[in-house]
Amino acid sequence: MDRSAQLTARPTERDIAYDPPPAADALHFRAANVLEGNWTGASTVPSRGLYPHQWSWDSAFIAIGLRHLSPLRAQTELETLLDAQWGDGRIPHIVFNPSVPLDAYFPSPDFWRSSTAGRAAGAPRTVQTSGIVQPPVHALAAWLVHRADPGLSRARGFLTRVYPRLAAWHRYLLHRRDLGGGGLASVVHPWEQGMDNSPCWDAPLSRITPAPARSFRRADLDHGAAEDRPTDLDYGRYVRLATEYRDRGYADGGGDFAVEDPAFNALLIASEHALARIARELGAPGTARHARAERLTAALIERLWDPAEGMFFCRDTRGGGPDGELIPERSVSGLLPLLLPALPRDITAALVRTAHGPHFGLGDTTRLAPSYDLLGEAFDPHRYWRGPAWFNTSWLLERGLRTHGERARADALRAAVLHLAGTSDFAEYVDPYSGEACGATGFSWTAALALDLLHDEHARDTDGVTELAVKELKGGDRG
Ligand code: 9WN
Repeated sequence: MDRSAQLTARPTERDIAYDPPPAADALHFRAANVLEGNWTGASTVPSRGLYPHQWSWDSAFIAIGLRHLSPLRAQTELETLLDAQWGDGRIPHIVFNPSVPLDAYFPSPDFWRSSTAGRAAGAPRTVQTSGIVQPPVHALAAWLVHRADPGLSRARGFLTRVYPRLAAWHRYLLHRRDLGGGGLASVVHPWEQGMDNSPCWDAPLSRITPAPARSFRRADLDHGAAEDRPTDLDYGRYVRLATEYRDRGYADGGGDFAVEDPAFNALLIASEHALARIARELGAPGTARHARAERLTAALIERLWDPAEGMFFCRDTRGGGPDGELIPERSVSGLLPLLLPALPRDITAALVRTAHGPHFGLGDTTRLAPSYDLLGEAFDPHRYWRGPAWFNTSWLLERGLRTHGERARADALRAAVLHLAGTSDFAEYVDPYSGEACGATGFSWTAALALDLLHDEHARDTDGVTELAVKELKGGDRG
């Protein structure tokens, strides 16, 4: 088959191996139980043992699933997070629960010292948070939560309250975090991108002098096997970066680590489209936001797309020449812009081909999308973000495949997510080949996103924000 035929060929139902469908009622019940067990009264912890506080992008994914159980709880989840927003617009990556002992998670509130070190950046006084951020899934989540029960949402003024906060969040990312000067947002710490230990960070992190191992105590090793977690050397670098950011009063622009990441920016673009929908729902025009999302999409392609490799790459803005350099590591992050409706057809076709080719093996050697290149030197099927498969990235890919009409492939991925969520007891992540459970079990976003795929099957084709944005971009629904 020639290359162009390969790019456009779509598998038929018969070509795709399906995982057996789980019993929907049983899976719903078990997923709901996980979320119930991890609910603290105002938000949900990712995992009772390993992650006993509220995490930013976890809460957005959790709200997307919770909306099928209780739209009110889903709204509360997002509003609790937004209550901890800083004056400069940033949404912190952790909101600490004061009743959890300090040594239960590291770095703890006494490391971040948000209310003092973050004062100039407008950190809240009454709640302790971290000072870094995580991917902006929140506006997308808020729109989907609203759609689950528009009557309740309107009666409670949910969108009216969250819209200005979400707009300030995006303003922060677009203005304070355009550290590469090309219009995209940069992350200043691997934890900000959410795929903490990805080989993408190895080159930029190698310039950072690790903090001495004896200067901190890792709490994660109380819960996870050391060979699956980041090394002490990498942890030392995480700690050094966070310490220096804190000691600069969390001011942006002065650090040695600033990376433009494809998934982080694709989620920002998807969330800009969602904010446009929210604006329209509130009676304001959404046109400017859609236009901004289109400009961001153009910048994403210009700065991070590699046509020869058929995927997006991270840009290390502090490495190489004056404009930085692309980091030649294939991460699942580089496939996630598939989520975007307005990507040119040749790019979406190449992304689908790469996801299903030898580097990621979807529909062939792997069950869910591995976090990193199966053929990469650093690949390890069990080590944190260096190969295992997480459920949120497969959920995003499923959405992207569906957005671009790859229905059979999306159906296969959906079936695999549902099957493995159940058999792994809602694991934090799985071996991409065998589906064996790794990390924590009873992990909240695994349960939430399984619930979403269970309940949103038909709505995904007609009601998703990205699909609506396609119509709007084509002029059918001008905001
Ligand atoms: C640091 C909570 C978070 C996720 C991240 C995941 C992991 C924390 C850690 O857990 O990160 O934020 O201690 O390793 O990498 O994506 O949000 O579930």
